[in-house]
Amino acid sequence: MPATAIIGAQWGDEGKGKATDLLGSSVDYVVKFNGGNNAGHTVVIDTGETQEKYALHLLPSGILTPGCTPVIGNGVVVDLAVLFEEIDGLEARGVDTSSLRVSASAHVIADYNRTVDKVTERFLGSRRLGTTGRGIGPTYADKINRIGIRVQDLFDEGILRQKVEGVLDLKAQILTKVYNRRAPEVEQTVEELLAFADRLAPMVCDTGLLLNQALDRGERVLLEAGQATLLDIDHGTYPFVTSSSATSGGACTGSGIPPTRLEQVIGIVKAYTTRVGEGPFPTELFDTDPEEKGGEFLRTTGAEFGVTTGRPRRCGWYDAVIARYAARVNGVTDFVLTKLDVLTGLAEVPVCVAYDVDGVRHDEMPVNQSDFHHATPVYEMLPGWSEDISRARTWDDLPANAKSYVETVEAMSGARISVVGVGPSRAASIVRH
Ligand code: 2SA
Ligand code: GDP
Ligand code: MG
Repeated sequence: MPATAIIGAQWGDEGKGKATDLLGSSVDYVVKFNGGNNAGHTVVIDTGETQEKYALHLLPSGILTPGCTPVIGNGVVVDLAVLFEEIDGLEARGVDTSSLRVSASAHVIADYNRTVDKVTERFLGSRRLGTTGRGIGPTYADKINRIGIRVQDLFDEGILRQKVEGVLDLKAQILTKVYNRRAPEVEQTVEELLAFADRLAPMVCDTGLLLNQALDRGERVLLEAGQATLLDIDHGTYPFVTSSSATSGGACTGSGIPPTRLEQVIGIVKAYTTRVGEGPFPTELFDTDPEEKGGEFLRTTGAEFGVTTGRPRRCGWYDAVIARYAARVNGVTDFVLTKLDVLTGLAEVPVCVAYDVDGVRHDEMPVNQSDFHHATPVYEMLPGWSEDISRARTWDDLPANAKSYVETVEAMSGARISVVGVGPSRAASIVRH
């Protein structure tokens, strides 16, 4: 049985958590393969009488599906305090987390990584990236610099102390000389990390082996991305990106599942676009009044606020250039178009079909960042609809203009749209293929 990847096709928060949860009941493993607790996935479970809302950061969304084994892969950076806080929070709400597996090769976010993240942003001032401040970038930098601390190091105190001494030798220079901060103590860091070892031990294994053996047995594995294509360290809007591989290639390196076993790549794309943090965003809208039916309307109607930091998300119209790019980079086989319901009530809906860069039309993403910074959208206006679509459950429940919006963006976006989201809950989904 092959594996499936779910990836974000824009700048994140497309609704990957909901899509993963939707597929969760038909898969045996859900794997987080990149990022850490910078991610924020909201999953709404309709119990019939109530709507239970869960905000997940570090745990894969499959943790909410009984019978599905959640896995934190080798490509993830793990803040152990957050991991156990999140586990305790879910257990208190009756969610069984006992099947969670954590890769022995995942890297650990140490306290000094969080400090470096926050002080770097302060230091950069107007050139800051708008990170989540969770220590993600510095932890991946340590990994690439080959001075990172991995989960497996927690089970050999001698090795752990050696590694912490090595990394702090270097960090002390940076923290004290560059940032004028007190250098962290070796013993304090070692103790902080060791404090989690006993509780972590039963969850730790070779997750690459576990997942490949599961695939050999014919079981289904779903790889769930954090962040998104345009935040990917290689394919995103560098330097305004996160520090991990959020695309389908990253699903393989971050899990140990080879590309030949990946059969389906599901791109999650919102019916409009959002971004948090700094960086270029051609279709961004700057109005402040929801009555103008622009950015503020999308923000308030779509509840566009960060799940992790609470930051208001920047909002703009659908960008088909970006969707086509994401389809190409990831090999998207199917798109899930989310939040179509948010567009209800607009007389016309603009869709960006190309960019104008200094008088030249671009149908593809410009490879030079400075061109992308200058890109202004070329819009096509599509007719809107006023009917409430939040209770639509089949394609034919949608009004004609909503159907034609989906079909038109599908034709521009490089892959078929197999599912349409019309509300936050699992049930509010229209399956087309
Ligand atoms: P970092 O902290 O180093 O990963 O930040 C680098 C950039 O990546 C962006 N980023 C995100 N963008 C959208 N959603 C994310 N997760 C949270 C959510 C965000 C939140 O689901 O709402 O709560 O603010 C996420 N994580 C990282 C970040 O904004 C920087 O542009
Ligand atoms: P993720 O990071 O990609 O998992 O997305 P987030 O959870 O950060 O943000 C997506 C938000 O949209 C969440 O609050 C979801 O509950 C919500 N959502 C997902 N799909 C839909 C949809 O089709 N319609 C509406 N109105 N909300 C949705
Ligand atoms: Mg999110």
